[in-house]
Amino acid sequence: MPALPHLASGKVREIYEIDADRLLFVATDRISAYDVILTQPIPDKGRVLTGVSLHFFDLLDTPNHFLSTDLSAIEGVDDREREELAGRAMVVRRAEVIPIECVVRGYLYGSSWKEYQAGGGPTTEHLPPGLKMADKLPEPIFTPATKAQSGHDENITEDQTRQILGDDLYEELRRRSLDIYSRASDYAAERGVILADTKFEFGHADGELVLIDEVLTPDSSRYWPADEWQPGHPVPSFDKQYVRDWLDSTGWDHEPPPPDLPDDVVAGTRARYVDAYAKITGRSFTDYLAGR
Ligand code: PZK
Repeated sequence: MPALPHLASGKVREIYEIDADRLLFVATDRISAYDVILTQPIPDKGRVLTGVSLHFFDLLDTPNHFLSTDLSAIEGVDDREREELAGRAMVVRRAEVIPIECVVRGYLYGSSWKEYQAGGGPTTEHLPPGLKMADKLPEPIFTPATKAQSGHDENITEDQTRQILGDDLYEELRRRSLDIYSRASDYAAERGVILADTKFEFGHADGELVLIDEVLTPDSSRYWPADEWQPGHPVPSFDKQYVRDWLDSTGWDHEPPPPDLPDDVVAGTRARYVDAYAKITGRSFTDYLAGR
């Protein structure tokens, strides 16, 4: 949207180039469900996710790409755009992206549960037998993935990851990822929230290994209400269950195009994101917006 060179598009995020050292990272209000981008945006969803990322960049105090939310000195962003971008854009350090998704899992769910059930796969190579769906793992595991051409991440083994990264970088990314997961999941647990799993990306900037991308957002993580977790059963997602349930009620087959969301479903979904912000960060979203 701004008159800056566009660098990359994600399903729900955009990156623009400010100069040789800095990028503008923008979280849009687009939402995906069952891997399909829905037609209607969810107002403020991008601000909620940016607010959660900023909260954890601040709390974790680990080397990262965040520089500023101040867009006033960025040329090529006009007043109308500044208003639209407020709360959803971060100025970040440009890094050399490491081509591995650093996934950490504390619970057995999603693609890992599928692998486990099917007799084992890359994410289950260090797991004991006898676990149930949504079980808490004996200890959190580092289960890297690569971005496949299909756009879907592909889980890879420890050996494959070591071959791509080399042993030193593998061990550094594993240590950093597990440490961040451990601190964020303790923080969430104090608020009645389970951080079931999450995905980090890292890059190199000025010789430093920095955390990049969004961090610990509902889009990059599985957050569960602790009181709805029951091993052996599917756990409803905090933010997306409501819209998934509505989509399912229409009989949609998960093939594009998706059905149009009625206004009340858009509003209900927004309310759940705003609640998720408060539950995860312990702060009110209204205060977040007022501070931007
Ligand atoms: C970068 N992506 C993936 C994420 C997209 C694409 N700090 C950085 N430095 C250099 N490159 C990137 C980052 C970050 N973050 C990340 N692509 C490039 C991506 C979100 C939206 F379109």
